[in-house]
Amino acid sequence: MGGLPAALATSPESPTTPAASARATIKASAVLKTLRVRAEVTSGYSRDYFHHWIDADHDGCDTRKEVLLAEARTSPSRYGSCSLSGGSWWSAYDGVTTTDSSTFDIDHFVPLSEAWGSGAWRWSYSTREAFANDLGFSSSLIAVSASSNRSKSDRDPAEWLPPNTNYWCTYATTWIAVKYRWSLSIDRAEKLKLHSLVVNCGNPRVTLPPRAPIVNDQSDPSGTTGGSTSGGTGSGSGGLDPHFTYCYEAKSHGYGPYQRGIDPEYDWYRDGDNDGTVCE
Ligand SMILES: [Ca+2]
Ligand SMILES: [Ca+2]
Repeated sequence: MGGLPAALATSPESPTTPAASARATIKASAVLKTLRVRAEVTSGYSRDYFHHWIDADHDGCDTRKEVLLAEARTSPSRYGSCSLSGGSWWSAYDGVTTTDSSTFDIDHFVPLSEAWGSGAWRWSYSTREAFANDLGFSSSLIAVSASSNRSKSDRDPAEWLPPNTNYWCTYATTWIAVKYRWSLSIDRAEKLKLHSLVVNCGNPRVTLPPRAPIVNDQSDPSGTTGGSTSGGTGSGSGGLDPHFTYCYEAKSHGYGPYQRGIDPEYDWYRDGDNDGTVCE
């Protein structure tokens, strides 16, 4: 069922835990506002930096097969370590149905290179691996026809939308949710497009996915330390945002939020509720 419009409304992970049940729904536009606007880092990407598909739970099924099993419209039978036989799948991007899973790709909803340019360039190897194999949020990975996945390639919603226009609303809100989950930035054109998509579909409420833990590398693996400063929101010195005395000033100028362990700007402000985020 993954990739269907219900994906955002139903949390895939232990919905009975207090944390999950307490997770509020929030207007899509409000989630969009939490995403930092940044020009993308355009250098240094390699697909090899995102190790996949792994078998995180060692049950014999790698991430690709886990998604195929989770999203099948008709369940395949499983034999051997994790061979699949039979089953059917539906591609939300183009409405194609198949009984041959080899014609379907597992798409990283936010493509790997898009993630790289939106902040993953700073991540540790294990964080990139976790992103590339994310089964902790049912919308992070989606089984779609290989042709629609190739058509999408590494493009964001300002550059590509699926041919199935009925899916655009879910596509936009899912994109926003995955970027939120992984604390990834958006570029200006992407924000404009997402905003208009969300407005056009009535600004639905979405359930926030849990934030994924992010570990950054000490060094800059892409060698582009200045990459995050150009573009949308202006820049201070040394690749950082301007330093204000108070968060409300930063926010009124369009800066923030900042996260502990990710954004150096975090240290400038007081994290009153100690939730790891300031200026939210
Ligand atoms: Ca597995
Ligand atoms: Ca983008």
